[in-house]
Amino acid sequence: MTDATAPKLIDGRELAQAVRDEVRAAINDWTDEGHRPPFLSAVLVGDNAASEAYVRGKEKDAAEVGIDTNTHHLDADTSQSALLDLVHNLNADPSVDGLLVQLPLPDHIDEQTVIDAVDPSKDVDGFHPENLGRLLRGTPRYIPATPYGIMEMLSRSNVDTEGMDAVVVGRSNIVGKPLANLLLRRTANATVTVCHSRTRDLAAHTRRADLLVAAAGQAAFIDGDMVTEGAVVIDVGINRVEDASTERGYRLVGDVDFDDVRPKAARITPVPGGVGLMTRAMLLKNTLQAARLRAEGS
Ligand code: BQF
Repeated sequence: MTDATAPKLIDGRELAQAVRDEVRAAINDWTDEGHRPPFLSAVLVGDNAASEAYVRGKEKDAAEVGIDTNTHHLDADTSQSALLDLVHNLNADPSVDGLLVQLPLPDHIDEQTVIDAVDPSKDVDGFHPENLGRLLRGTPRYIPATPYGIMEMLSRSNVDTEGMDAVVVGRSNIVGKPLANLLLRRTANATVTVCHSRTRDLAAHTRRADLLVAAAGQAAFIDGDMVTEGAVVIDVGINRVEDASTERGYRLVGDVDFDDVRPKAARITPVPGGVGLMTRAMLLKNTLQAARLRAEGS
C-alpha cells in the first residue's frame, strides 16, 4: 500500500544522504572499537567516460563516510589474464575488505570470468554466483546495490509492498533478476512479473502494476498510457539524450517519460537524483559489511 500523505517524489538525494549518515555513524563506532577504516578497492579498465564518472562518485561517497579507497586504472588493452592477476592479488590482500570491478569491461574480456574470480567474501557488488545463489536461496550476504537500493527507497518512503502487483521491466543479472527475488521474499510479499524485450504485450502488464520498475535501458520507454493511476514508479534507467542547452551537450534521463507519468503516479523517482544515488549509498553499506566479515574471519 501507499501512504497518501507522502510527497510524490521519492528523493534519492535525501534518502541516500540518510543512508550515508547512518553508515558514517556505524563506521565511527567501528573505528572507536579499535578497527581500521573499511577499505574498498575498485578496478577500472579502459577510459569509458561514464564508468570513470561512476567510479569517481563511489570514491567521493566512500570518502564522506570514512571508507578508504584505491582505484586501479588499467589501460583499455589490458589482457584478461593481467586483470585476473590483479583481482587475485586484491583477493589475497588482507587490507582489502571490498573489491569491485567496474562494468562494462572491454569486449576482449569475458565479464563472467572476471566476476567469478572475485573472492565472494569481498564481492561488495554481489555479482558473484555464490552471492547471487545465496540471495535466491534467501540467505543473502551481499545484495547487489541497485536492487538493494530500490528496496531501501521503498521502505524509507513507507511503500508497503505486501500483496502488491509488481512489474519489473528488464531481466538483467544486476537489476531485474535480483530485484524480482527481493520483491518475492516474505519480507516484501509482492506478486512479481518480469517483462523484457520479447514480452508480447508490455503495456498490458505494466498497466496492471501497483509497483512499476523500469530497467529497460531506453529513454521514454514508459509513458503515461502504460501506467495505472496511483502506481509507484521506480526509474532505474540512466540514458544520455542530446541537449544542446547543456554544457556537456547531453542530459541524463531515465526509462520513464517523467512529465507524462508523474501526474498518474502516487510516487515516482527522478533521474538524475533517484535510484543511482541510492545504488552508490548501498555499496557503502556492503563495504562496511565486508570489513565486519573480514574482522570476524568468516
Ligand atoms: C543519478 C551503471 C549502467 C552500467 C554500469 C547517480 C549513478 C548514476 C546516476 C551511479 C551505474 C548507474 C553505476 C545517478 C553506478 C548508477 O543521480 O541519476 C549515481 O553512479 N551509478 C555503475 O557503477 O555502473 C553502471 C549503469
